[in-house]
Amino acid sequence: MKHIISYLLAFAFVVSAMGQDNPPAPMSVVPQPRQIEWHKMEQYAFVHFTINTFTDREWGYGDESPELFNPTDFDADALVKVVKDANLKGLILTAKHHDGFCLWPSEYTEHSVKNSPYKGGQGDIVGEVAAACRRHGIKFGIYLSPWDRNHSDYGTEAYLEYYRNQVRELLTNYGPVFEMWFDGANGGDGYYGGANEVRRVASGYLYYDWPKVIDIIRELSPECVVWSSSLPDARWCSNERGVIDEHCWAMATPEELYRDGVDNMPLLRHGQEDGTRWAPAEADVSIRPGWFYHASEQPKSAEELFDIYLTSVGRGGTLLLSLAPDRRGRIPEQDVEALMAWRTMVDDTFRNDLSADATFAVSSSRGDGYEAVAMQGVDEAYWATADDVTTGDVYIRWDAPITMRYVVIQEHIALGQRVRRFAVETRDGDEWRQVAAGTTVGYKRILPLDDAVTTSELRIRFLDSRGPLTIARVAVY
Ligand code: FUL
Repeated sequence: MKHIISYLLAFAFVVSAMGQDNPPAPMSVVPQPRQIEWHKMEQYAFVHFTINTFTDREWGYGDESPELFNPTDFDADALVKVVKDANLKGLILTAKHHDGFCLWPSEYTEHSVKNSPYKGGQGDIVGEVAAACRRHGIKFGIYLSPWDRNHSDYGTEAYLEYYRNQVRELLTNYGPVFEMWFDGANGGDGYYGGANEVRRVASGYLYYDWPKVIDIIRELSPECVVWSSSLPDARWCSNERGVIDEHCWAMATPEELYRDGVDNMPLLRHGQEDGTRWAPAEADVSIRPGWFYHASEQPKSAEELFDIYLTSVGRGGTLLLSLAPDRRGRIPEQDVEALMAWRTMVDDTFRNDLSADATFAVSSSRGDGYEAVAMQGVDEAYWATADDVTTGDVYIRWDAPITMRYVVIQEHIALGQRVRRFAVETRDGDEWRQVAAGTTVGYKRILPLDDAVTTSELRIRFLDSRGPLTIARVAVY
């Protein structure tokens, strides 16, 4: 028996010396399955709609009469169809914004659609949108403002109970949801049931007692990604322009991100290579200057939206693009036009992967199943280097020269984010010429080249990595 064991061990040693066919060990921080699904969505809609739409404001004070909420032509299917046609994969609705008005007939307040003229008080915007999302295969998400300028108990323990009851009510009646969005805005003054005063919570981070809210979410909607200032599954990218930094880790340490309730902007922007939690950046941005509809404002152009796509989806995070229904409850026609033109631009640009008919080679690979070919769009496969190899080159060769504008690189993030530095080069006779370079990659990195480049050979150099390389995909457009 002893002999057999030593024989088997010796055999295993020879095989491993030839190549490793086991996957590389995961990094210490990796995404949860719900976060991997979220990354794959890449882009989804925000919908800002409430009493502000009818008062022409961005932040309601909290004393607005529910009578003001009166969309004349709201149609949840039409709204979701716009989202779907724009190739947005989900929709997060402002169930309650800072003014406290609830778009569903909550049993915990009278300040809701049930006291509005909409459908004679029988309407339920949250319910109608959630149902339309399910009908059209769009994932549904909820924004529920923690700050509530209407509620008389805001700032006390009683309000927290109200808030948690609403989270439970929403998830029970309209879940499961793919994301819950807990806005960090806490402005101070408000109506507060008639008190008309300034109420500051010492530290939003501590007051709301997020772990208790998150427990409710885990219980009722385990697949939900939580966007919040505490224990985030996804974090703010530090601006509302749709720009994730070029240097961006998906990892972050929550206690340092929001220290004492204050946003740590550099950490939100860059994440932390040694962060303790997978908390990738999400870029929230509105198609218009404001979040809510204002007749005086115009939507961004398709070109502006395309740039936003490159700086969000193209930088390892997701794009949360906000739409603003007008007083009819419809997405304004010019916004729909911009969205569809944007979708066409993205589709046209990234339709034909020029690397599909190229030959891939790598400087070294881990072994069977982790070869160069794994990067050519093979589902779930990835190129990996041996345990002690943290650099490597990918060569892409064409029979005839191609002209390219974009290089796309993806890491196999299930095993963690690793790449620290890379460069893209083209062959120029006997020389290699650098055409792009970067630091982090993450789920997906799109590198726009300054000018279109014509070449028949490309080299992507991974110059530094936190562990063996695990590259899921390289594509060229
Ligand atoms: C901010 C809010 O104050 C804005 O009104 C908007 O909802 C935006 C998405 O988040 O913090």
